[in-house]
Amino acid sequence: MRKRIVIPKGLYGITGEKFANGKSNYQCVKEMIDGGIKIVQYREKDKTMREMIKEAIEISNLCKEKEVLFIVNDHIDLAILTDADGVHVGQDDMAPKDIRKLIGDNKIIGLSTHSIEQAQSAYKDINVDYIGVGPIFPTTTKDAKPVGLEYLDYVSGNLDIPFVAIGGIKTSNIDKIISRNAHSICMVSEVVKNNNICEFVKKYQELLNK
Ligand code: 3NM
Repeated sequence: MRKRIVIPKGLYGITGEKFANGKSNYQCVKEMIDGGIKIVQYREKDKTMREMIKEAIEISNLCKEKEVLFIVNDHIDLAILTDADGVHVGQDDMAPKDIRKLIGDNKIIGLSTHSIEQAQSAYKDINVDYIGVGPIFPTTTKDAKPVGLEYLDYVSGNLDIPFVAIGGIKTSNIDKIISRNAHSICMVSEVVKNNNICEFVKKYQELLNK
């Protein structure tokens, strides 16, 4: 029987070029890694597949060199092509059991969840290594309604599965997430918009790994 692959605790990085004040996805990832991040997801909604392939290969190579886990959002083909460590999908994408057939047992599958029912169903599916829990707070990065802290409380209190708290998390509200023992925390815009991503990431990695 397959065992879940446990993702690193601490900050979970996601690319978000349109919030990055002119920095490329590659540059943002490089700074995140310099700050000590251990897992990065390539999420890109605006580029062509050819542009994504070029960029994702460069980021994948950087992650391999620095021993950082590289996850591809949505595109299983891109994940396979770039020899990523895993994929992250949403509720309407290919089902984890089908993705598993394509990528094998040794790759990571992450699934976004937005309700208790979705989290319970992901928990029962051994193909899912970790879940996204969000959006906790209102966000403009993704078109989805906030689920609130109660949902995070449910997951952290009831389901033994690694999870990434996400959505509208900022320096101003991250304490509410940290106090709920989130396994990992993702801030997309708050990280990439930072002038000094490296220092920002370093500060939160130290805080979360205490
Ligand atoms: N997934 P920000 S919320 C990519 O709830 C993503 O599944 C979410 O961006 C989910 O930190 C989200 O800028 C966007 O609010 C998070």
